[in-house]
Amino acid sequence: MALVEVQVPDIGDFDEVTVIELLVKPGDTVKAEQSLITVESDKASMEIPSAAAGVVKELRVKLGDKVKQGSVVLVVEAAGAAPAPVPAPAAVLEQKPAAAHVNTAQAAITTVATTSGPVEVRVPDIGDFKDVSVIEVLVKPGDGIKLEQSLITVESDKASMEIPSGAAGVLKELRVKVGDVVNIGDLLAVLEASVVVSASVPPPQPSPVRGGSEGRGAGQESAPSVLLPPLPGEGGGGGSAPTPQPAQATPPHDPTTTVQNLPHASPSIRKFARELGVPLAEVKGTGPKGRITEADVQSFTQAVMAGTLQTKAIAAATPAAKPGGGGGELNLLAWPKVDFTKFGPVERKDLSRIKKISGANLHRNWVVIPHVTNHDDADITELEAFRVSTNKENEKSGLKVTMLAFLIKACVAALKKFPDFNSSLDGDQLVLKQYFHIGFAADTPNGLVVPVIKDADKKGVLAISKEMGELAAKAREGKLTPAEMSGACFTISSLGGIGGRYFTPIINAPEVAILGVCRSNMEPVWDGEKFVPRLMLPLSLSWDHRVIDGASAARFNAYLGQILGDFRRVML
Ligand code: CAO
Repeated sequence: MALVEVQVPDIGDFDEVTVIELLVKPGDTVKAEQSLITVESDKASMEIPSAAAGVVKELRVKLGDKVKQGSVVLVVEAAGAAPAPVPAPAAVLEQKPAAAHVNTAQAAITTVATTSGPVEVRVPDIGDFKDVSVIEVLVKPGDGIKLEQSLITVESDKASMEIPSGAAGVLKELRVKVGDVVNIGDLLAVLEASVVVSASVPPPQPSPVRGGSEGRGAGQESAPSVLLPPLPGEGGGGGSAPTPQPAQATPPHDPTTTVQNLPHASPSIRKFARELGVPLAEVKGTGPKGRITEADVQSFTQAVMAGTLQTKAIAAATPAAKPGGGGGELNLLAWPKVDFTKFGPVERKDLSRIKKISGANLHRNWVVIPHVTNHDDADITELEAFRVSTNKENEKSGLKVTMLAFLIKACVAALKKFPDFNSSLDGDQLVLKQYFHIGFAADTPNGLVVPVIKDADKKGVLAISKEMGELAAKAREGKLTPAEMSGACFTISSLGGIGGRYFTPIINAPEVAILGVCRSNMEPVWDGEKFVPRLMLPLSLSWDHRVIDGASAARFNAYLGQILGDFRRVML
């Protein structure tokens, strides 16, 4: 099987574009024409398709890289014969003033205009696009329409474009609706015209990039026509009619929504959102420049399904709870909107990506899970002495054992004794895990992450310490892989290195409990005859009251305390 380098195809006048999304990874099987990466210039974003089918052997680009025509994106072990012709990528313009991207030579608006009276606005020549779906209607009868104002958005499977008006006037009649399929020449609307528009603009010449085989030089591969932002000086006709403008498509929305407020996402994400019925305008984008990613659409859907989020449509259909009424609705006040500059100088800072993602997860977990937290203390006087002496013995190796490694081992023992703590809720069923993967919260410059020590029951304290050090270092450098952060059964959040007494950690769903640990203190403890100085470790165990009850939680903490008090119990 041959190794094939897949390159960035002809992407028009885009000199250098930034890679903003990687859509495949090594080991993936890709089909010809499958999108591999998304790139973005200041004007547009586009997905770069594969010219070959096969298994991805090597990715040659990473997020943030600049690429241009000919840059190698990846290497595939080709499945079959020669690489397929390279389809030109689909582009989506960002929300910029339309005029900035309009190549007036690109298309002809077919209108029949008079100085006054009704004017028919029809679908102009939109290249090779046939049977495109109307996915948005941007205006409504009665609206004053400016020349070149976008009337509708249409979409093929690869790109979307706005269809502008060829005349100015008042919209009398709309002849299309969302879901209609349109073609060149179809009647879109009737205006009461106030401006004359030429009806004789010549049709556009296909461009090498977006056209079919016409117009291509000898030896150039033909490519299916897709929409790209217009190339300066390209095309033939001249004429003054506005050009269909590749644009961002959204699910059907309120026609009063301004085009400038449409969300920022690639065509495939828009399609994905539409299939799920997700209103993109309500999804917060966590990608570069606020771009909406597939994960954002998934999180939105999960939050709606979990009942922690309502779409505006659902909220509008849900009657508000009345005081004293029996409804379970939260019926919260709107978040206070304060102009802080009235009170003093302020600085605005974007939340980090990690904070945005973890914030949404923590919020869901806090709202959905009925949390209870039990606080207790463990006597770790002997264990700390053992830890200090172990570190002295291992000084030369450079490996330092912290209390957290012992806690991981102790928690495994407690999870074995109380299996309900090592479970997840799945509807009316409890999934009891027979493996022991322990997550630990790690503080990083960009926010909180939770690396996972897999199979902690099979590892010794030294091995756990070593692995924890490596994972914590990777976490701080932002290099943890998703696999290193998934699969935890139970999480420990240790603030022991920082301070504090007790806190109420939030359960890391779908886990059912989390242990919070604070700084140990030397305290006077009554031994039955006198007070003796003992090193006490504050423990805070939060648990899901749907799965665990208070007595079990108290027993879990007490057992944990016994183990930490006499670590030999771990072996029992
Ligand atoms: N009591 C007293 N001292 C403690 C302690 C405890 N419970 N736990 C750790 N320490 C000490 C360590 O022994 C070490 O002391 P020396 O430097 O003198 O040896 C020092 O505190 C620093 O330890 P550490 O924090 O580097 O190591 P760790 O294994 O305890 O923790 C890690 C590693 C990655 C969990 C930690 O660095 C971290 O990120 N903690 C923050 C977790 C967090 O943010 N939780 C909140 C989640 S909810 O928002």
